[in-house]
Amino acid sequence: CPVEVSKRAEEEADTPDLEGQSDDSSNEGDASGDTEMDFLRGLFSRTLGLSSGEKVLDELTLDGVARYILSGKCKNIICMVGAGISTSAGIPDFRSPGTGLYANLQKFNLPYPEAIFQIDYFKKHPEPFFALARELYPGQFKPTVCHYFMRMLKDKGLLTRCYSQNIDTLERVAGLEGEDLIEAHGTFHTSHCVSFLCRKEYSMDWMKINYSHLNLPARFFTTMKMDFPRCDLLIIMGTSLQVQPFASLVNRVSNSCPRLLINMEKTGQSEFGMGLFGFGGGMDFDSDKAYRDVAHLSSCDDGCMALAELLGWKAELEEMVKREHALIDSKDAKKKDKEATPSSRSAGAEAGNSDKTE
Ligand code: CNA
Repeated sequence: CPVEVSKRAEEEADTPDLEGQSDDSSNEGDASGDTEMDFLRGLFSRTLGLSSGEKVLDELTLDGVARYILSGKCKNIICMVGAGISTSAGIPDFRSPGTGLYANLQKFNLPYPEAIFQIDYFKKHPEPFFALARELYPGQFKPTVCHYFMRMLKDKGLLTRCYSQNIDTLERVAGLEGEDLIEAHGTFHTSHCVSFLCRKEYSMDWMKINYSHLNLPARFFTTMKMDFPRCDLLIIMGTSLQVQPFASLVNRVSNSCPRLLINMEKTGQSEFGMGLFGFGGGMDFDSDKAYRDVAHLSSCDDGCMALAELLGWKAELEEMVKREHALIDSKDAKKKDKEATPSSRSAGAEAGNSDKTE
């Protein structure tokens, strides 16, 4: 289960076992040895303040990031996203004061807010999770501008992958496909039996709920080793970067890789002692040594639209959002028609039958 700060060191220590579960880990094992060494080298030099990377951005602003993308030197973009990218779709996040789920769980009478997503608690008291799942269930929400911005990055051949903590499947609805996505904390898209001996997979239609919140998928560990060392730009959106090991991915890019945060608040900055535990120094937006981290404090949608405008993609993005939302609306309308039709048909049939009988 993804864990909060207190269990970070333990989670990282568990990583090799989880890698072993992957079908394709053997292929990537050799290559990952080098990248792991590079990662450790970078980590120690950063933590000990021995070196900083090359300054790639001419300015630590959204304009600087846009100029870098337009320069053609930025070919591999990774997006790391969290619940904040879906709040404008109507899905509450966890930690936003007042509106976040943790502020509104009183009705479930939980011992502590995180219990709602913990498997041991679920096995004894499944009701709160199912009640919440019903509220969050895919199909009721449309992807946001931010989701479609990532789809544009994909269409333009710039998206290496999107690492998402979300379970709402809106990245898929927006057009990212399996290969484009790591759903680090699970997804409603597929489900598994929670019995250790069974683990049978169920489709969204069958079960309409997912429990891969239990473990990060093995693919998370194999792809991150391929993706992050090659990353030219990391875009982090809508996440408090509180859950490990996901949050420490920000330290897996090279020393020179620019990192753009689009969020309501600054997140991911170093916490006292975290460097010592091997999680790297975190983001540095403001110190005298800051050279690559950019914080754009706004909603994810506004930030993505602003970046799209600087890139000359604004009209295209607006058009995509309009077109895709209209498509979703028309599919919904057809579905509703279909649902209504059988009963009217059967009512008609019954009426027909009774006519004949008469
Ligand atoms: P979080 O801890 O609730 O943090 C959300 C962050 O996003 C905060 O820093 C907010 O300030 C910021 N934020 C909220 N709304 C916006 C906005 N419109 N624009 C910009 N920033 C915004 O959520 P995290 O994702 O960091 O935590 C990881 C948890 C959340 C994962 O385990 C998820 O499964 C879980 N979660 C997912 C969903 C979903 O699938 N949509 C919903 C709720 C929780």
